[in-house]
Amino acid sequence: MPKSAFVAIAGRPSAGKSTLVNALCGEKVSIVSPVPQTTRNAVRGIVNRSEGQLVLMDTPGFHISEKRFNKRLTAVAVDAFRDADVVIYLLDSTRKPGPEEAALASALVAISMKLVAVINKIDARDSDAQAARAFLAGHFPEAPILEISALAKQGLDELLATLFSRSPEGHAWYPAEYYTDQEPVFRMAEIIREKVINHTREELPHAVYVSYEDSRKLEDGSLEASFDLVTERDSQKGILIGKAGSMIRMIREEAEADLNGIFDYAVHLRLSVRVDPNWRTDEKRLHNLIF
Ligand SMILES: Nc1nc2c(ncn2[C@@H]2O[C@H](COP(=O)(O)OP(=O)(O)OP(=O)(O)O)[C@@H](O)[C@H]2O)c(=O)[nH]1
Ligand SMILES: [Mg+2]
Repeated sequence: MPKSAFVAIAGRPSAGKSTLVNALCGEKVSIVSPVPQTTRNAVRGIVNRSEGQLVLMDTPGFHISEKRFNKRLTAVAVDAFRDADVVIYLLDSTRKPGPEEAALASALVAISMKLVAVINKIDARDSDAQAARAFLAGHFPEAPILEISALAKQGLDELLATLFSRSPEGHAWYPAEYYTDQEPVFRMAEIIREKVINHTREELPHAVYVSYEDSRKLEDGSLEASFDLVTERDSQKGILIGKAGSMIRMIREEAEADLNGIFDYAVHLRLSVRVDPNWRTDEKRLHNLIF
């Protein structure tokens, strides 16, 4: 009998959750950046092996804050943990576990029977796996503790074996050739957002959302898709457009290059920038943005 499980990934912002999902799925499923709180949705990646199927749920980094936007991100993450068969708690071994890490660990004690504790970034020079292990053993004496590098793809076979050993028997939910269940339009918007985050600084990465406008198939089989980059202020709009349009052009070209590696048809992007000062506090908009 094959195994199948929903596996949610918990961890603080920038722990490497999305990098891990991509490494396990072997495809770029979830966007990655050095900026904390890059992931805004419970993005699913699918792993197919002879043992069965794992549906990985990448989640927004758990962050303690009173802001409505952050509360919504946290709610998305908590829902994913509740529904999961197995929860990976990913800990960044290059950062000392402070009060925020302790708060997350305490919140996860309630589901410790389905927890697999994973120490990430062991490839990094400033990694302290020993300290991470002591922290995890203190909170979850029963849970397995593994060490990996999601970036260098170390320890992943052992992690997969542990995940399958804790997965219930059952049939696959998705056809074996699937590695994600995301709609193409969502993936396009996410890739564009990744380029925005990686080319901007300070508050701008969090002040932008990418809105799908429309698309059409061209005669040569390629797709032309229009997206708006929505910012909160005119000054941010100026930065996103850049000198003589240089920034928006770079974002478009890099996103198109990535998308052409993902889809089997060429994607031509049409990007515009517009301002909506209230998008991050608009409850209805947040709901549409973060499913
Ligand atoms: N050295 C090292 N860096 C890593 C590793 N895994 C992830 N990173 C880096 O850590 C940063 C954050 O990675 P993400 O995968 O975006 O982290 P995340 O947990 O999804 O972050 P949020 O979506 O913001 O919650 C990126 O710069 C990654 O390249 C690792 O194993 N080793
Ligand atoms: Mg992420």
